[in-house]
Amino acid sequence: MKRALITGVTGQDGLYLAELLLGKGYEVYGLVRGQNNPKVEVASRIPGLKLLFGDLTDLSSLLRAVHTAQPDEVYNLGAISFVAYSWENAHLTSDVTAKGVLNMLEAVRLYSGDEPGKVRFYQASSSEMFGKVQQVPQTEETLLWPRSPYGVAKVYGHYMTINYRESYGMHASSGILFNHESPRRGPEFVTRKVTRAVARISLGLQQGLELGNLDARRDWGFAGDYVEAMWLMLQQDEADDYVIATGETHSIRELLEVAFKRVGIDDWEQHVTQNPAFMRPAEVDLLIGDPAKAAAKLGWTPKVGFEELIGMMVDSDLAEQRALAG
Ligand code: NDP
Ligand code: GDR
Repeated sequence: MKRALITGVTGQDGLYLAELLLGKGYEVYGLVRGQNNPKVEVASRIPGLKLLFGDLTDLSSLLRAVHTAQPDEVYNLGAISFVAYSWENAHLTSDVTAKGVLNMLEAVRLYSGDEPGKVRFYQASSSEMFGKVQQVPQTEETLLWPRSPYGVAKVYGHYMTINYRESYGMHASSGILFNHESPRRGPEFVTRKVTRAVARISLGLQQGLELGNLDARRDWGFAGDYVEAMWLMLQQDEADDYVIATGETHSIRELLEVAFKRVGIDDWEQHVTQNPAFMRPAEVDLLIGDPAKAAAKLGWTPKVGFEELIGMMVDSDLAEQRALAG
């Protein structure tokens, strides 16, 4: 039986990945932090998932977790992941999203002793690293030009992962994942903010929706498909870096159109206003990834398309809001 340790197990991807690995027969450990963290309860409901306490900013807690889990595979998904928040908390974002990667790599390196390939390591890199994009579509070779403290922190983690692979021979891979969403997406991110508001507006529970930039374009996929790619990366003989994306891009306006249509509303403009408070100091205008390498080497392709994804999220929010409203 293989053993895996997941940081960020209480997040969207952590929950899907834990379920995927448990389904494959892994013994799965998830790192959780904080006192009275309500998200720990959700993770603790996954049958078979074992929880360990630790924080990415605390190397000794990571060493303890690795020694307890004795993992064959470590998936480093923990991060401060909300881009807008990273301007308000740039130091904290750097400590967790950047230096946290170094701490986790160090914990794995020290645990592995003179067997550098003993533990396979996955780093959750991001399309946000492309920022002011220098090439369309973006590939593994595209120059990185991050546009937020979060993006800068992810670039550090990305290159540190490559550096540990090259310096110590570690089996360390980075997945450059483009935006991926699901009914489990945090409500601060734009897709879930929209699908939740659409559900509430259609049920008469909310009047309108305030958003920021409606012209930004993203390559949105389904989180359930993307955790499969993480696992596939660690099953390869050689560690490497891969873009994981759908190869399609849509604007926030298109997202609004599809989400409102799902509940039979055609005139979404009547319900949406723009609020400068949701604009960012610097924007990533366009993201579209080229997943050709992942298709060729991992045999990975996304299964869920954009409309199906947004439909799934609206339906889930309708059910949740109906239940909450009694
Ligand atoms: P979430 O924001 O849903 O989850 C983030 C996780 O990180 C939570 O479990 C959170 O735990 C944990 N965390 C935060 N701070 C710390 C810390 N100091 N120590 C340990 N754990 C911590 O993110 P996603 O699931 O969406 O994303 C997973 C990873 O993939 C992240 O690294 C993200 O940056 C990256 N990514 C995500 C993409 C996406 O579109 N979803 C695209 C590309 C990359 P807690 O419950 O304690 O807050
Ligand atoms: P992103 O996702 O920044 O791409 O990071 P988010 O959903 O927050 O923003 C996407 C785009 O929507 C625009 N936008 C708004 N965004 C939010 N959150 N709220 C609004 O009201 C709003 N109005 C417009 C944004 O300006 C932006 O252009 C996500 C995270 O999961 C990162 O951790 C991950 O690395 C990247 O995706 C890939």
